[in-house]
Amino acid sequence: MKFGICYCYWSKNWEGTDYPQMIERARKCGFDGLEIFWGRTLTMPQKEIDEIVSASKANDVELYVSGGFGREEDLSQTDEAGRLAAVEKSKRLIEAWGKLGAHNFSGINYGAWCKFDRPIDKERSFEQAAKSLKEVGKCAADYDISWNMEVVNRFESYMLNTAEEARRLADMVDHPNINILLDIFHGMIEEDDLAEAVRIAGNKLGHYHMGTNNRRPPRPGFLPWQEVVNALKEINYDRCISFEPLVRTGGSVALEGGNVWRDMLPKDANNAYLDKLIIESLAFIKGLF
Ligand SMILES: [Mn+2]
Repeated sequence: MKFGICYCYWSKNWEGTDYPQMIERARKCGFDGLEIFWGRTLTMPQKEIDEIVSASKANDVELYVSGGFGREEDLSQTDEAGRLAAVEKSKRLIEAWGKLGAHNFSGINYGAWCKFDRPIDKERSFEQAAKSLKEVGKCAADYDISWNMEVVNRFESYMLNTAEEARRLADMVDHPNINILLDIFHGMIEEDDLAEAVRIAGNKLGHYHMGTNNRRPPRPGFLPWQEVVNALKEINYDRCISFEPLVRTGGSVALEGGNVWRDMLPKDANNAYLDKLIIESLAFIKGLF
């Protein structure tokens, strides 16, 4: 099992230009992967790409890419020209991640994040997304990338709110590189049984996000951590558990999607505090295996 940490734990913003340093920091905190937002990956200068690749190798840290697509990238759109353009952009993104050495892309990558254009014709959205993802899957296979569709809560998408819905879309696509991302925070809102959600995703589970009910780093509380870990073991899940705490106010994480409206950290929280907190969190989850 690999353990990853999202860049936005250490930054107020979804994206930055200090990924090589954060790769090193991830390793120092005991993580095997750093998860970065997809936005800039298409336009990164070669020098930055080279530095990220060499930092990944030097620290034995995998790079994961994630995030939500907008209307332009929406693979479920009904406008055929727009849909084909979105498929083409997806292919260019996959090529960019190939250069970065990333093999895992997760998020709202089947529709558009926080856009609710066609909720009354969900079936049509599923059909369009499946058609697009069959094509995207071929390209993902060429670059050995697992394209993981994130199951999110009702306030972020109308398409995939439960593992069952994701499994249905994954089965419609039926491609080994098109998989599922479950996130315990979203699941806590939508699922009846978080362990059962893991079992439903089963062999299609390509990534797993962890955070508490209020998106802090995993820690003991009322989420059924042990049940979830037991289910992950039961399905022989051996990919990545990535921690996705959203605890920073004042930047794009808070203001553009994360909705962090109050201080989630002590006023005097510094880098050492953040590292200590996440190291303890990792030890807590590892202790359940
Ligand atoms: Mn997530």
